[in-house]
Amino acid sequence: MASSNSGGLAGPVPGLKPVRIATSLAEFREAIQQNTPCVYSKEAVFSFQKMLDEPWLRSHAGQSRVCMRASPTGKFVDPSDGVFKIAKSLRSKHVSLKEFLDLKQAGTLLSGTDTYIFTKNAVVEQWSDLWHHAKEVLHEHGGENALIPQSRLSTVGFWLSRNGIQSMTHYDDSLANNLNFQIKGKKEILMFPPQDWEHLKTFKAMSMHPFSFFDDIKHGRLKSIHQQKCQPHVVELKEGDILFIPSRWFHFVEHVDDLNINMTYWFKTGLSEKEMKKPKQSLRNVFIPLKLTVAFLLSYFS
Ligand SMILES: O=C(O)CCC(=O)C(=O)O
Repeated sequence: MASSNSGGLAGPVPGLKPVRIATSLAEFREAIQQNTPCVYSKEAVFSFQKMLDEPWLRSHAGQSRVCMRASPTGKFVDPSDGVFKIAKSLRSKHVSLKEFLDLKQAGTLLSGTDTYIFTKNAVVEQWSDLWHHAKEVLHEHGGENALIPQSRLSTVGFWLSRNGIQSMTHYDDSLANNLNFQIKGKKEILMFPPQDWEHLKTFKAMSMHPFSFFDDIKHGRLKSIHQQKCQPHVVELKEGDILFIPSRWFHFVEHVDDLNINMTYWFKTGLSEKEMKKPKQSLRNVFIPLKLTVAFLLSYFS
């Protein structure tokens, strides 16, 4: 069951608004329609929420090729880290899914396009067994509980990670809505509305603030004017929960369990690009993007 208090926090934190918890699927649907963050935290609705676990992945997709990343600090990627540390966490290695699961190493993660199961209007062959269940979320394939029409679907992907990971604060650059199923494990998520861009040192779709900026917010240490002015929402996402992250909302994600399995459905808002205002760029500190670019190149060549 989702809770608005992040792990280790004893009670409500000043300045942190809990993400609304829907008490029914109808209320959750309404929040999606209204473009407001919301978490549905009741019994599992779709078959994959119960079925998808480590044994299932081993037996149905163990030989699938995936792209693994390992970070010395668990951070992906903290703009305040040194260039070599960032390069290390950006480095990736191709392994089989079984090899990743066997490794059982904290701070490791599968993400990115190798774990997309549906993209560019087509099912990805190596994940077709998983798609068979994942498609239940679509009106055309599921029952009365289905949540998205297929015509609005952009991409479905899954995330697999070990404990101790923190993901950079960003909004989804595709400008899609995000329906996020926590299948196994737990994630703590801070979310910021698009208009907070000016307090988040936004470059492209990312925040250039160090991770400590967000850690401070999470613990009520609002030291800077920017921390005081933004409007963070918080949710602790537990097994079985479904989170709606509206288009252009920034999110800072921390993975806090031995094994985290998460499925994400990105789907179009129904608005044209003209109607959707992209958060603007803050051009403060252009050296940080430069450092990230160098780190990215280094990760390729090292
Ligand atoms: O789980 C994470 O670390 C990041 C998730 C995310 O960025 C997304 O679903 O768009």
